[in-house]
Amino acid sequence: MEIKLKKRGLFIVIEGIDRSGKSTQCQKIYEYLIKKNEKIEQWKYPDRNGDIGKLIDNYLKNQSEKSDQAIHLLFSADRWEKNKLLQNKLESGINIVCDRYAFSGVAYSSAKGLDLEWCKSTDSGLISPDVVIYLDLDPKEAQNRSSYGEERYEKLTFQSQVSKQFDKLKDDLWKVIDSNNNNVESTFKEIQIKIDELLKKREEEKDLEIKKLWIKKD
Ligand code: FDM
Ligand code: MG
Repeated sequence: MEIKLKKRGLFIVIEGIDRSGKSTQCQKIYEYLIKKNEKIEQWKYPDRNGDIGKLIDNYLKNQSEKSDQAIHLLFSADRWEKNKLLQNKLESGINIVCDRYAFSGVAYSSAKGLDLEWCKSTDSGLISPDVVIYLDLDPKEAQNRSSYGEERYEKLTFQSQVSKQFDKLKDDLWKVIDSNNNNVESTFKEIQIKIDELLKKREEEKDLEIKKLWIKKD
């Protein structure tokens, strides 16, 4: 008797500085997978509606102060809170497209001067995405986009620093897409190629392993 393994969901993360077009592309990916009859949910970090997310939201809106380390740990805790749920969703065949993840966590906190390795350590062991789609945008371009500058981190000098920190995190998981042309369709075309590739890979290796992020291999 042939045992038919259920395909797990793909975990797709979108990263980039503020105003790089992440939420637009998350929506496009969502619609694309729906059309392909896939189960899919859109997630976002921070989850501003949760208990921890509310504290983060206040901080981002400059309504409260926190030390750099404390806010870093809150962002990280927000992800750990949902790690098991994320695993259950993926195992039950639901794809997740997620607007920001631990890479933002490290890039924004280390841009303030916190040690990069320390920043990574608090997210080490979380579920690893299957791909990090990085929307590469010149911070000066971002500044010209709508409603920039309302929140704590939306300042040109800081965003430039964040962008440099993101550069340090790029590895084989990353697909970097130049988004300076501000063309939603051509950006999505490049994303689509990557997603089709992942869907094919999953088709070929039905028991595609769920991996962990930033775990040291010895
Ligand atoms: N941010 C986001 C962090 O500093 N650390 C994190 O772990 C995450 C997920 O919070 F400025 C920052 C990035 C951004 C702000 O994100 C809120 P949105 O995507 O602009 O809501
Ligand atoms: Mg923002």
